[in-house]
Amino acid sequence: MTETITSYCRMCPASCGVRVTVDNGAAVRLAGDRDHPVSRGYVCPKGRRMVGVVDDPAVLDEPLMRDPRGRLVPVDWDTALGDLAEKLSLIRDSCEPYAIGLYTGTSQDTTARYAASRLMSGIGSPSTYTSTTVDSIAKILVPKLMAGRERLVPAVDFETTTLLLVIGENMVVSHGGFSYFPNPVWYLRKITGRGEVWVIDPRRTETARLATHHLSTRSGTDFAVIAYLIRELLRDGADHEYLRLHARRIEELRNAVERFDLGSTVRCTGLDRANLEGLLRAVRRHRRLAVVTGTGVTMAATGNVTEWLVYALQIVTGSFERPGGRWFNHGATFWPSRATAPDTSQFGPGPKSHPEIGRIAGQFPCSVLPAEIEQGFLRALLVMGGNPMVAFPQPDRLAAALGRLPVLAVWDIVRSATAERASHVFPCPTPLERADLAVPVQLSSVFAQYSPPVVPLRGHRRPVWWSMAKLAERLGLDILPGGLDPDACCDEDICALLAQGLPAHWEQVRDSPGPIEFAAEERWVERTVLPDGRWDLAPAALVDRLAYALDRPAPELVLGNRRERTHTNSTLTWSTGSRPAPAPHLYLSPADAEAAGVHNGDWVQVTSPHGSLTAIACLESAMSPGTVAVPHGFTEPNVGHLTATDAGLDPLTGMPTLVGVPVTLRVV
Ligand SMILES: Nc1nc2c(c(=O)[nH]1)N[C@H]1C(S)=C(S)[C@@H](COP(=O)(O)OP(=O)(O)OC[C@H]3O[C@@H](n4cnc5c(=O)[nH]c(N)nc54)[C@H](O)[C@@H]3O)O[C@H]1N2
Ligand SMILES: Nc1nc2c(c(=O)[nH]1)N[C@H]1C(S)=C(S)[C@@H](COP(=O)(O)OP(=O)(O)OC[C@H]3O[C@@H](n4cnc5c(=O)[nH]c(N)nc54)[C@H](O)[C@@H]3O)O[C@H]1N2
Ligand code: SF4
Ligand SMILES: [Mo]
Repeated sequence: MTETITSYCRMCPASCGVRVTVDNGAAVRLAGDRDHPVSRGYVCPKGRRMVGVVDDPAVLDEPLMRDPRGRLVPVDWDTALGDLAEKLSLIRDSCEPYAIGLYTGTSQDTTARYAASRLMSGIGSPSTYTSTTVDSIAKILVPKLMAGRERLVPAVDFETTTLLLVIGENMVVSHGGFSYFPNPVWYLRKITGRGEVWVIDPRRTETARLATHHLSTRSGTDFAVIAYLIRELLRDGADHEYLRLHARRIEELRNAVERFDLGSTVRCTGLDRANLEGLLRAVRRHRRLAVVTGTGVTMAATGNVTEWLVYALQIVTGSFERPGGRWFNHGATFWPSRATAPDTSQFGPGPKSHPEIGRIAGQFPCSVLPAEIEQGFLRALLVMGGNPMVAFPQPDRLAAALGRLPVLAVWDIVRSATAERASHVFPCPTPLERADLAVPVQLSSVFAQYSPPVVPLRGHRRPVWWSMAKLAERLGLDILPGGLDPDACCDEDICALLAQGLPAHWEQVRDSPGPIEFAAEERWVERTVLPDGRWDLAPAALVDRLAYALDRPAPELVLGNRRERTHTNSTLTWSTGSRPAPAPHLYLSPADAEAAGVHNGDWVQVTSPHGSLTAIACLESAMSPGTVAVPHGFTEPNVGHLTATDAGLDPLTGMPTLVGVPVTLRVV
């Protein structure tokens, strides 16, 4: 029997709508859903691979456990869960719950995330980690300090924006990070059709090629561009009425940016005067603007400062929650918050190895995880849908630390680099084999979408919520509410739990042929989030960091970052059938290549103060001199060797510096 099922893509959070043709339990075709209000029929190359992943030989079918000879061998579920429960019980009883940690990465399994956080709440451990702290934690910190709330996700109003400024993000390839852009070319063209798009990036990215203007700053100096704009706009061009009603500490902001006149900004950023003045004129002309920042900003040592000034710029121009600016998607308030965030104390006590670094967004920063293990505070780590071995800095240090853990249990769809080091590995459903409920708050619309399982589960794969609930049972915990029996319920029952906070009945969401849209709440932040309806324009902690940002040395050559169309971080980096595994290159500008005597195709050793790697050089005229890039997500070469968890951590968030690290090149 052939049928077509409406679903959405779960290869990244952009959640594009898809229609999958299923023939006798096999997905045979996938196309973009033209009726989807946000993605409008778009799917990218990774989304198309959702079909092939189901029966991909690289994908796990059986639980694995380490045998006495140190090999990972197939076992049945009972054996694997029973052994894991026994070891976790021992640790819980001999240490404290703190010793059991959880790391969740980018996998889009919504019911798994729910179950994992319920499990941690049940165990009573604060040791939770997510990839947000090696990605864009500045975007949690800054609204917390300026608006008193951690999760504000600004969205772009594509209907009214006439000036879009994109800093360190390549949404045409990545579809965005903290804010997502399905169908990016269509949306960007909507804006260039009526206005301007300016991109600031050391590479002339695919996004920059569609923009009206492209500027390349010296790495990590984006904050100075924004400070200059604010300084000049406060003299002429600010929305003083908005500031009077909705901001405080304007004078402190004015003082903080005062030193960023044209001359000093040119010196700091390496931009020329005409470009800076041109950008200022554009902001004055359009009066309001939307600014999107990506990982090129948040992974730099100056990430928090830039993100703060970007917020301030949009406040100074009265751009938030007004036509032509950015608005905030209030969909996050629909999440069953206690279920998804085991501990919501925002700046609660820090991790034991680094008590000086607070707890943020209900988690500890990934950068302290090796130290937590080395110092004996963490004895077991559960990893769900993440791959720290290729996502974190200093893989050698991490590998040694993970090797000391009595328990490293990994829930994944493949034998990832982290799974290879595990004590227990649990095979999970690939996206089309499971139901999911998305409330993608990062998008330019407030909506929820349910997808039923599109094809039946293969092999011995089991839903993550099921295996976690069965593990919990063995630990004497009940993580499914209302006494639900994991053996008697299905994916849909768990999605119904996730839907509890939605302003719609579960049946409505479940039975809807596509996403259900909700009205955006007008001026939601202004009316209900801001203390006294006012933004704090100059939080002291961030003002203090501005001096640090300015005093940083300007290395000749630095590491940037880069994403490629074929894979999301390490997902889909494996080889499959006739498709070879993608291999990362060292991308560099012809000028930097010449200076280092490097030719296209040369093997080059890249060395930073933290380590080195060897990669094949790829000269690219789109790269600006001064920045090189090696994509992350690979075991070999692993760009993590060039970055560190034992140096240069951000004092406010513990975020490691992943871009802007000084490097040198040598042909080998
Ligand atoms: N130097 C440098 N380092 C970086 C970055 C950078 O730009 N430069 N980027 C950082 C960023 S932004 C991030 S988010 C992190 C990535 O951090 P992680 O999320 O830890 O890394 P991923 O490689 O995305 O890991 C995803 C894992 O989930 C598995 N997986 C995929 N689909 C599913 C599924 O449906 N179910 C389950 N259970 N598992 C699944 C994959 O096989 C993979 O092992 O890396 C960070 N590290
Ligand atoms: N195909 C694909 N899509 C993905 C992913 C993937 O791995 N592959 N990963 C997903 C994840 S987890 C995330 S977080 C998002 C991230 O999405 P993006 O933030 O868009 O990530 P990138 O495409 O790496 O773009 C970062 C840009 O920052 C630039 N940059 C580096 N240093 C600086 C700097 O100092 N200043 C400025 N202004 N720019 C700088 C780089 O040149 C690069 O173009 O993408 C998601 N989507
Ligand atoms: S951008 Fe690509 S991977 Fe992401 S949801 Fe859309 S189709 Fe899937
Ligand atoms: Mo990310």
